[in-house]
Amino acid sequence: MVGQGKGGVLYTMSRMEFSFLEETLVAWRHVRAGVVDELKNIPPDKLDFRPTPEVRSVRELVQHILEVAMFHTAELSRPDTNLKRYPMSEWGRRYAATAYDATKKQDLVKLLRSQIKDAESAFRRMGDLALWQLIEQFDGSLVTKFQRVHDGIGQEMYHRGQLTTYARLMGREPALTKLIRRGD
Ligand code: NI
Repeated sequence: MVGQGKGGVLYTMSRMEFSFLEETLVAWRHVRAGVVDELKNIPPDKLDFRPTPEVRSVRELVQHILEVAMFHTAELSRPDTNLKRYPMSEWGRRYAATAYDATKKQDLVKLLRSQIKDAESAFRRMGDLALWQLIEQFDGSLVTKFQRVHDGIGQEMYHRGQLTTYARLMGREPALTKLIRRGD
């Protein structure tokens, strides 16, 4: 146990003992909460918005965030992780059918919230230690599962940034900017 005494900073992370897994889940929750806020900031009739024809629409961006999160959760939370189990073109069908079925804003928001909970349960069931296991990436290099979870958080933040740009292109102020401006 790392934390000392009740009310210590570390205990504010969760009711559970401090661990690198809990710290990682806190980081993921924060990024995910921001994705939800940015999606909520976009009007429901703008889900088909895309800045240029080549790029993902708002809906497709969110579905992609969910797809990668679902893929990582499913593969990294099992002992026989295999990132190449299915070709990437099949991920939607194999890992993220619910994400692609969710086309309405309210359903996407719900799924963003429930998916992170599913991920937290799956990784907690597995435990901190198991996430230090090495796995093979697409290029054959080895990384820990933890590193891969953090890469997933990074890619989610990247796409969250795109949502803020989309909002600006619609003439809207991004949710996080509003929050900072209000000084919350
Ligand atoms: Ni991506």
